[in-house]
Amino acid sequence: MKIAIVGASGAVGQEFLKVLEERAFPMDELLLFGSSRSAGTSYTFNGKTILVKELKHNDDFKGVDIAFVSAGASISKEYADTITKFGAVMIDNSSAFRMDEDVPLVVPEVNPADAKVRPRNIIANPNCTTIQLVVALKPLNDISPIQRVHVSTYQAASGAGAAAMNELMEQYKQVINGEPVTVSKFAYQLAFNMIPQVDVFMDNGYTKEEMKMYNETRKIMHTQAEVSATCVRVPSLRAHSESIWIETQAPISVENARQAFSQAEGVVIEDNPNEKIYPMPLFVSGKDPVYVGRIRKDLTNQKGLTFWSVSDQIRKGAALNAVQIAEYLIRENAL
Ligand code: 11C
Repeated sequence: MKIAIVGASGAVGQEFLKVLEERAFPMDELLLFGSSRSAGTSYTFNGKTILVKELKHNDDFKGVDIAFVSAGASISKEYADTITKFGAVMIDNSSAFRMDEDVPLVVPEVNPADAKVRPRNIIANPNCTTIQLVVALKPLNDISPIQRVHVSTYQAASGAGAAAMNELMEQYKQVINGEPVTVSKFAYQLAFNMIPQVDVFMDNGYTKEEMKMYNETRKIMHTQAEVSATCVRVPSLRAHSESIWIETQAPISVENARQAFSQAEGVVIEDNPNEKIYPMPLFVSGKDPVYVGRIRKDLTNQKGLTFWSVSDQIRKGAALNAVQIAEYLIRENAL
């Protein structure tokens, strides 16, 4: 098995190295690719040093079985043919192909079999906020179909990459030291602030991030449920949080929701208000599951249920989900 990571030096690329090593992903060879800037950088994987090669339109992907790609949508679009032309399965972390009809959009806990039907040999990894949302929605939807979702996100700096995380830390130092604050990765200073904008605004007044949550959730869950999102960037470093409200066809009790969450793949309940137990991004960073807590009935609608969810955006929201797709394909002999 020959594996490639494209975008190896980025926050998600680095997480791929960790996740593949931790999970002892079966492989004989790992190739790392990056921009001309990161070409020549070396990383250690399973005790071996691997040099990053520059991504080019050549035959470097000959013999590659799976390519994990996380270098932004324009690179994914430009290099998809180069990556897949010798038969590699491209698991793409960008938004480039997610809504294309001939590209499956997959979260293994929800719609794994979709990964088997991939006419272009591309499988898209959803947006991080969508992944953690659908992992939590799936067990409830199995009890009674979800008709409506309202979600507000509290997205960490990590969603905008490693440089944005550094910028947030620098901003905190700068504010405390009374220095001018550097703002480059976000529209405004994020330290000591919240920004109700993630990605660009669309004509309907929603941001692209909010519309990703609407469209991707429906595609992954094979549902026509209505999804209304408000996405907010908050000054936490890593792990996104979501306040989720759902309306189901039939009412779901808190007890039934807990039962479903406790049996659901990839979900961990942290919910004991009396002991101040609920998931928080500081403690979820670096962990695999989607955590849920604050599970309660909506006070205004008996078919409504509301809860809180936190998940590490770089792990389950990106690298881990992609690796789990690959593991599924290997398990199912569907490469
Ligand atoms: C963020 N969710 O937190 C974004 C990052 O479509 O893969 C991921 C963007 C995407 O800023």
